[in-house]
Amino acid sequence: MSELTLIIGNKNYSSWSMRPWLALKHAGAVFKEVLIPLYQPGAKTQILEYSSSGKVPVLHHGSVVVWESLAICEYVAELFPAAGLWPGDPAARAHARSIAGEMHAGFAELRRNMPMDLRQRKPGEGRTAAVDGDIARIAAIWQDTRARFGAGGPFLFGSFTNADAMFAPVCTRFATYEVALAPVCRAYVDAVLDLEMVRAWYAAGTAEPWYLP
Ligand SMILES: N[C@@H](CCC(=O)N[C@@H](CS)C(=O)NCC(=O)O)C(=O)O
Repeated sequence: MSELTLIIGNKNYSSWSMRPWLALKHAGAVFKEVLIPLYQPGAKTQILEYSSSGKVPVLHHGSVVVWESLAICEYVAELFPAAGLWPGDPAARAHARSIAGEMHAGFAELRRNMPMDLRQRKPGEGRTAAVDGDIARIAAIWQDTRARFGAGGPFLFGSFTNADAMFAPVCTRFATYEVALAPVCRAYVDAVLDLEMVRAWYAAGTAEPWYLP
C-alpha cells in the first residue's frame, strides 16, 4: 500500500483534523502526520501545498488526495474494512451515515460559539439559545442511537465507528465547556474521552505552544 499522509492542524484546536486521525488510529493504519500550525503567518500557503481546498485535514495516499473530514473517514473505512468503521448492518449503517452527515454539515452555532480548545476549561461560555438547541439535538441523537444500536459496547453503535470519530470533538467541547448531560450522554462522553487514542490526541494537543486563534 502507498504511504498514507494525513495533514492536520493544531491538535488543541483543529476539531476537523481529529476526526479522520481517530479513524486511521482505530483502523491501526500506519500513517505519516504533517501538522501545520494554524493561525500563523504562512499557514494558508502551506495548506495549499497539500490541498486546493485550503483547509485541513487532507489525506494523501499515493496519487489519491482526499479532503473533507467525512470523505477521509469514508476512505479509511474502505481501505480497512476489518476495522468496522461503519456498522455491518445496513439499517445501522444508514443511521450512522445520517448522524455523521448531520454532524459534518451542521451544529454551526455550537462550533462557532464553543470552539475546540482542549487545554482550557470554560464552564458555561458560549451558551446562546441556538447553541442550546444544537446541544439538545446532539443529546437526542446520542440517546436514540445508544438505545437502538449501542447494546454491544459503550459507543454509539456499540463498538467504535466513524460516527464516534465525527462526534469525538463534540465530546471534548462538552468537557471544555462543562456541559451538563443526561447520564447516558455523560457515559458516552466518558467512554470517548477514555479511549487511548483520544488521550494521545489530548496529550499532544495540550503540549502544543500556547497561542490564540
Ligand atoms: N468541512 C471541512 C472543514 C475543514 C476546516 O474548516 N478546517 C479548518 C481547521 S479545523 C482549517 O483548515 N482552517 C484553516 C483555514 O481555513 O485557513 C472538513 O470537514 O474537513
